[in-house]
Order: sequence, then C-alpha cells, then structure tokens
Amino acid sequence: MAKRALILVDLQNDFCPGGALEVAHGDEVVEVANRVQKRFELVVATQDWHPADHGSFAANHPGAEPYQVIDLHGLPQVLWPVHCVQDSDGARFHADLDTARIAKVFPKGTDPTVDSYSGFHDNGRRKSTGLGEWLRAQGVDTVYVLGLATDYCVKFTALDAVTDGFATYLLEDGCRGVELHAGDSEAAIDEMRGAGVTILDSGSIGS
Ligand code: VGL
Ligand code: ZN
Repeated sequence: MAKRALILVDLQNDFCPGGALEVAHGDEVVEVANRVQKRFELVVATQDWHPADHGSFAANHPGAEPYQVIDLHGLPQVLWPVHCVQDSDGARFHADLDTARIAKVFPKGTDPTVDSYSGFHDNGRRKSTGLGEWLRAQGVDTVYVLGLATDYCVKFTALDAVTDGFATYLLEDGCRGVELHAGDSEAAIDEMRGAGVTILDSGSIGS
C-alpha cells in the first residue's frame, strides 16, 4: 500500500491578496487545502522563512528593483519585494488555514546567501530542509502537492519530489501562480507533467 502525504506549500499571508508578494486569488486555495487534508493521514507544510537580510530581497541590493534577475553567489536570482520575514505577520499561515493536522512545518529560505523555492532543497541543492528524509522515515512514498506559488515554490517542490523518488501528484485547483510573465503557471504545469508529476483536481480525490 502506498503511504501518502499532503504537502501544503507556502500558504502564507504575503502570498495572498494584500501581501507583500501577492499572488492573484492566492487565498482561494486555503479552502482546497482545508477540504483535502482529511483525505490524508499525514499532512506537512512548508513555510517561506527569510531573515531580513535575505539575498532574494531587492531592498538588500542597492540600486536594484524587484523582479530584476541578478547573479546571487553563482545562481540566477529573481529579486523579490521583502516578504515572509521570520516572525512577521506576512510569514504567518493564512488565518483560515486549518493547521491542527499539520504534523510538521519545514521552514525554507533561512540562509541569506541562497533562495529555496523547493520545500526539499535550496536552489543550489547544497542543503536539505529535512523534508524528504522526514517523509521517508514515516514510510511515505507518494506525495500530493498544493499551494503557492505554482510557478515557483510549488513547481520546484513537485520537481524535487520526483527527483527524490516520490510518486508525485499536483492538485492543480489548489495552486495559484505569481505570473511574472503571462503563461508562467501553465508552463510550470507542463514542466511538472513532463517530469512525471500527475496533475489532478482536488475533486478527483474525494471529499
Ligand atoms: C515564492 C518567490 C519567492 C513561492 C517564495 O512561495 O512561490 N516565490 N519566495
Ligand atoms: Zn521567498
């Protein structure tokens, strides 16, 4: 029998309307997250959790503007508005998210020198967040992913799950994208599908 876990990606205020890095309709996925949790015996969450001096913040690069791409210690880095600063309101989970069944939260993006879109590894794949090892220790071989944002953290989390050997499903209606460029979310879905992620709607896994 497959042992399944649900991974809730970055369901945080800063990625919801009114937040510092708002994703259009990002708050709409909270209902999906709450509804599908009961289909899983194991639920985990990732949390974008940056120190104020994080290298992904445009504000920390004099003269730079948000959404510009720079080289950050050898990796291309989109510069973002200051978001999800540790212990700030913006970094907290959306107030309507049911957190009672979240077995463990995996913070990411804590190293100021490298960003971490994936819930598994930093963008340079130098360090693990511990998520993959923890899931394996629980006997998990299958993961379902939803959250924010489709074209960044959701995409890289799902791709890493495949790379790490998990059977990987994406609940597409439980995701919304940043869409820096129109079509980014659709391209991300195509990329995930091409890598072996099965794309589903939350309605297809029961309610
Ligand atoms: C994210 C950009 C910067 C995300 C996090 O959660 O998709 N995007 N930090
Ligand atoms: Zn971030």
